[in-house]
Amino acid sequence: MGAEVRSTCPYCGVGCGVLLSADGSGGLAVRGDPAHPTNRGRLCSKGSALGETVGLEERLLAPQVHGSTATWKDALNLVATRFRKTIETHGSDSVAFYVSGQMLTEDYYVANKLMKGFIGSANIDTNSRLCMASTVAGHRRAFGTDTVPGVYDDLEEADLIVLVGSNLAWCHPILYQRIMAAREKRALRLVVIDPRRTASCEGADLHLALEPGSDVALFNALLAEVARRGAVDRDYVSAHVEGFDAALKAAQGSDPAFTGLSRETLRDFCDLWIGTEKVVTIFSQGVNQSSSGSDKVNAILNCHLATGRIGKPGMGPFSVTGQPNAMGGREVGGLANMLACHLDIENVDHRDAVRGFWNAPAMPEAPGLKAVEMFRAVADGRIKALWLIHSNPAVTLPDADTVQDAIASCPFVVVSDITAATDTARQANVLLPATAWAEKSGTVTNSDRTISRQRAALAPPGAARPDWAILAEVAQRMGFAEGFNWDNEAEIFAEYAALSGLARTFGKDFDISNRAKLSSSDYDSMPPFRWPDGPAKSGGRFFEDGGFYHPDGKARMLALAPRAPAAALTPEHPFRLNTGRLRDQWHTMTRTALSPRLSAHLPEPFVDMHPDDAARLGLAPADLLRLESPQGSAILRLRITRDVQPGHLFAPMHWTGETAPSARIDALIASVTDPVSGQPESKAAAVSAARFEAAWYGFAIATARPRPECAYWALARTDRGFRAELAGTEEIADAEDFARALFGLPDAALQMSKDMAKGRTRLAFMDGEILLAALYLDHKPVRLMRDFLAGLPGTETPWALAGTARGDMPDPGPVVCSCYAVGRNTILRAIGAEGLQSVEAIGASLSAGTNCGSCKAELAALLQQGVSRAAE
Ligand SMILES: Nc1nc2c(c(=O)[nH]1)N[C@H]1C(S)=C(S)[C@@H](COP(=O)(O)OP(=O)(O)OC[C@H]3O[C@@H](n4cnc5c(=O)[nH]c(N)nc54)[C@H](O)[C@@H]3O)O[C@H]1N2
Ligand SMILES: Nc1nc2c(c(=O)[nH]1)N[C@H]1C(S)=C(S)[C@@H](COP(=O)(O)OP(=O)(O)OC[C@H]3O[C@@H](n4cnc5c(=O)[nH]c(N)nc54)[C@H](O)[C@@H]3O)O[C@H]1N2
Ligand code: SF4
Ligand SMILES: [Mo]
Repeated sequence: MGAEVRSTCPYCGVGCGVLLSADGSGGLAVRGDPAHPTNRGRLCSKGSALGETVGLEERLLAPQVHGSTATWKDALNLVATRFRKTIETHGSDSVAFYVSGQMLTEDYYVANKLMKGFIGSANIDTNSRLCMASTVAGHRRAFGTDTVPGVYDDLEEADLIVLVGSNLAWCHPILYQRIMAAREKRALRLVVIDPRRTASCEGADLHLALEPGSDVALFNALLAEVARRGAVDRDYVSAHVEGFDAALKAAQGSDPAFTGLSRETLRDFCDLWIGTEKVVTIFSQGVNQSSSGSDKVNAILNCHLATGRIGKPGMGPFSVTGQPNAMGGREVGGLANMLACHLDIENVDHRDAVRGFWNAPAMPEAPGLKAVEMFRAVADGRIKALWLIHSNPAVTLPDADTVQDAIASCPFVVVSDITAATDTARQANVLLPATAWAEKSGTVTNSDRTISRQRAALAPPGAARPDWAILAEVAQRMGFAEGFNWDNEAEIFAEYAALSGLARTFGKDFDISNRAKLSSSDYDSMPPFRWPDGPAKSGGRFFEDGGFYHPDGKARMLALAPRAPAAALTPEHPFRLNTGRLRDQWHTMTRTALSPRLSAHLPEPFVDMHPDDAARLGLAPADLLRLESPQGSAILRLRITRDVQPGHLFAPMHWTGETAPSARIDALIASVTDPVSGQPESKAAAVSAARFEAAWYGFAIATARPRPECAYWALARTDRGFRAELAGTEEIADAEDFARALFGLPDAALQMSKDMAKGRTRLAFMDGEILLAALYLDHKPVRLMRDFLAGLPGTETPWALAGTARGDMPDPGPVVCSCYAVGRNTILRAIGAEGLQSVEAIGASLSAGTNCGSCKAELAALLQQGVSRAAE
């Protein structure tokens, strides 16, 4: 083992520090960095499993042109020529880049410089449009700058934390754990505002299950109550805020009934919020991904401005960022309407200054196309050459089937990715292999403005190159040699830091220019730091004493009126479909699905429905459900649960053509956006729901990847290979033929059992006593000990047809604790048998929850369940 390399986790915007040790043969051990200020050595389940995702099995290792392996020279020349010719013939706005909040700041800087300064178009937008755009718009409207006022320490110093549209326990687990740890030491209350009951509600004092989209009405009600109870900070408002009266009048005129919450619940919430000075309001995608997302953000900011609870220890609005460099992308001007360092594309002075700094031949004068518009322009032929970097828009944009078709129809599509196995990469003319996180170097900024280094611990595999280097090569071949001839990331960072010094002359807050002369070795050893740089007032917070970035130095409160989600519920589409994330998967699963541990948590896509709705529709647990919207359809496994309200559905966003083709959830989402931010409404589709009438259902396990061809399938990796759920609409004529084709086992020895009466067929393929694969078919959803069976392929199992565990091998159930692979049944059994009363007691008995702690909320829920079972 070599020395440990200090780096940053490549998943969420919490930005935890990691220590990486390469084993010299491609493997990587990962542990939390005790010295990183964000996580102090801790990691969540995804961070802990990073080492399981660095294998090369699925990696793209060489450039491909039209499906064939090519040299870098040919691929880069082709990309440069096609972009140059398209621009010559159709103008600079006929090309576009779609990039990502997962790119490093240096990658982002180069992509923006090329598009905005040298190609001369602003047609570069990022997946942050689907993620942070409403917050950016809200911050800029209120503060005159896109700046998060607070720091992570505020979460420990607060007396009340309100989570709005944020499932922090699963999506920002280390922040949630910091809050839970603080709660053990002192009184700290937690309120969750979410139409759905989530794991984050487990530790909460109050859960407000409001109507989808009604957050503006809720925070308007709070503002009106703040004023009624005399809780306005008059001094702060008169010195630092404009627009108070109009905002209050609008709030007083807005109907709280819109939230669907009872008067008592609203009163309890107002009592807590108004009665607790030290309050942090954390918000995320339940706020941003809405056709009124910007207004939701400003409704929250209004309440903090009116009470002067901003920029002080333990108080403030706190937008948590999603991707590891969502914040860095905002600083570096990744959005189509921004320039680097918080400068504005529409401001002629800013534009001229950046033009001079870059010595740029052409600068756009107006904002470019925002993500949803960009793919519309691809569909209707305005965009003729497209470069997609570090994102999977054929899955994650709303109206995803239309987007996928648009990409396929574009005359020239380049995709930079680490794998060719994505729905987007399949549409590319040119595929460029990028180095992955453990192989690359640069910087990222997390939710609290802390800039950390990512450092390479593994050598680039095959021909893979860093994203910035690929961009710079293309720029040079397009004739822009001078602006793009850096030798390393350090030089790019230094140039960017120098540009921030220029931004400071315009009074901008983002200033890291004291690092403009950084040497390569300074950069290599640069410890994490939070901007503003240097000894900061108020512990690195903004706005305690005003100092906003509108020309008059004051903040703005906005007059806001609530709006319902854009997709209207109708008799044809009566359900409100909400979408979001699961604890152990990352977006389109290109990395997390490589880890068997992470895949064991929730191995199949699903939709949650309330028991009343299920009863009305005559549905049973484990049925397959077909959802339809005007845009598209999906087939998902039904989970019946009171976590969602009647009339609401929830489905995860993660599955794709690679893992479950009928579960591409964005195929159902309309491409409506917030009018100010352009962010799509990803959480409020109108859909119909009915049982998917399958002729047969199947469950498969195998050592090698099965190749299903049927109406419904979902594939997950296991420690011993793969598991798959299957269903079809046409009877299987010959089960043996079907199974041999599924597993690619034309000759393996077969064991088979048929129960004609029950309509069951079971097939197992053997190599001697070793089980290679098994398929369990039924006319009903198959009932089996799935998690137990998943462990059998590749082992001596002459009895796999039984489909159940032997007496001495109990079924562990689905994995809850992924660190120690402890299943649900194991935990419930121990709760019953040992009379366990607390999460700590479960830990002491089974180790569950004692490593990363990401499952503690679920353990608490199982305790509840165990207790109520015992009472039955
Ligand atoms: N495990 C995991 N963690 C991640 C990610 C991941 O893929 N997996 N992705 C990262 C990224 S990029 C992001 S952006 C963040 C997202 O982090 P979060 O925003 O916390 O995650 P989501 O599950 O998308 O949505 C949060 C909640 O919004 C609720 N919601 C829906 N509609 C409304 C509404 O109208 N009002 C309110 N108040 N709530 C509503 C949903 O029910 C959901 O529970 O997570 C980051 N962390
Ligand atoms: N319905 C619904 N839709 C949503 C959301 C939702 O809540 N609901 N959330 C939205 C949000 S907040 C977000 S952030 C987006 C995320 O959506 P995407 O960004 O589209 O999803 P990812 O799976 O993160 O895509 C990242 C891609 O980059 C590749 N990659 C990994 N490492 C590298 C690298 O180093 N270099 C390069 N070039 N490529 C690499 C991965 O293999 C993968 O293909 O989804 C949005 N879509
Ligand atoms: S909370 Fe988890 S996913 Fe997010 S940065 Fe930390 S370890 Fe990575
Ligand atoms: Mo995101």
